[in-house]
Amino acid sequence: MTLEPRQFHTDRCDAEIFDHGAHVWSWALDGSPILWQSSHSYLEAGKPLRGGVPVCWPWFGPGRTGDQVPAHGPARLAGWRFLGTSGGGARTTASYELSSDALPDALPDQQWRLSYDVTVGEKLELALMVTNEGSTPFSYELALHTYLAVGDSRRISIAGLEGASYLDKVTGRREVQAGDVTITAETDRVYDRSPDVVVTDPVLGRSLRISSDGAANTVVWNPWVAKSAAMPDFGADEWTTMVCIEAGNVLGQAVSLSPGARTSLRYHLAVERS
Ligand code: TA6
Repeated sequence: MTLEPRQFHTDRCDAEIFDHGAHVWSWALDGSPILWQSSHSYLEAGKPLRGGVPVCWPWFGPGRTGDQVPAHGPARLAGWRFLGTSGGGARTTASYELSSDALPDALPDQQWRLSYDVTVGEKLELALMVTNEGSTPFSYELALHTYLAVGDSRRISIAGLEGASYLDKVTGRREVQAGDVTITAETDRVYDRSPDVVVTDPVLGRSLRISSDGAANTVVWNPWVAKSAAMPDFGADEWTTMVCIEAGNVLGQAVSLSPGARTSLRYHLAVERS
């Protein structure tokens, strides 16, 4: 069964969100797509969507143990409950929730609730709150794995991470960022810095500003040639049209949540003309 997204419109933007994974699929401002989607993406229940903003929870990638499946956790494959919208005119907020009642195996023997507000307008503003509704503490990783549309990934520059230490997942080594980030090969880096970056895109003639509250990490990912060719849901030549700039708390920055506590992660994406 092919999934169908909900459509949202304001005076300047159009957006689509799947209840599947509470997955923000598209966001276009003044008719220009800002988020990227693969034309090869699965669009069916039980499978991950390739593009937009996957919600990675309660683990990132294969998790801290390195063997957890599905990749990036079960929340992005779950049917979230759509709670409705608020606002209107210049900005609209769509609200979703997912709880341990619906996904008991995500964190066995724990009670939790994810509350997710997606606000679309002249900015894209995501707010994900995690609440521990149980009587025992638990820890989790979380990332908003945003795929951005760019004119040519080989010609963009990403400012705002200079001097930050990072794990290079391609080489397995820890490095320190010198100057702007550019994409010259497969790039898969977890920075120990909250996102406050500007992606300058000379081909599309725009800059994208990404900021966050509550994230200890920025993840930058472009699969380049070989990794793209190896993914069935990723077109072999699509890597030149995207870059992921993700906000999260992953690896050593995983979050521990006491009973009754809650934490939130906010992700803001704004378009600036260059
Ligand atoms: O965020 C970067 C990353 O962890 C890469 O290592 C790569 O696996 C990417 O996510 C895509 O993950 P996915 O499970 O959506 O194919």
